[in-house]
Amino acid sequence: MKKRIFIEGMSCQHCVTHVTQALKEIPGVKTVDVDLKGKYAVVEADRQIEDGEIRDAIEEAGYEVVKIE
Ligand SMILES: [Cu+2]
Repeated sequence: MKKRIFIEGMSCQHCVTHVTQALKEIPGVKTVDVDLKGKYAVVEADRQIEDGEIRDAIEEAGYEVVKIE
């Protein structure tokens, strides 16, 4: 499973690290690749992850999810 998450609020490398950690804490997530300029993260997981789980993780970290595709 692979999803691209568009995120609002990331401004520096610290945000990238924060978002990466938040997403990696979701069970089943294998890789996280954050693109700061593109304002998105690509997540690969070995199970089907609900959009709500991703949304919760990002929002708890203090950022806003614009869309998930
Ligand atoms: Cu930052």
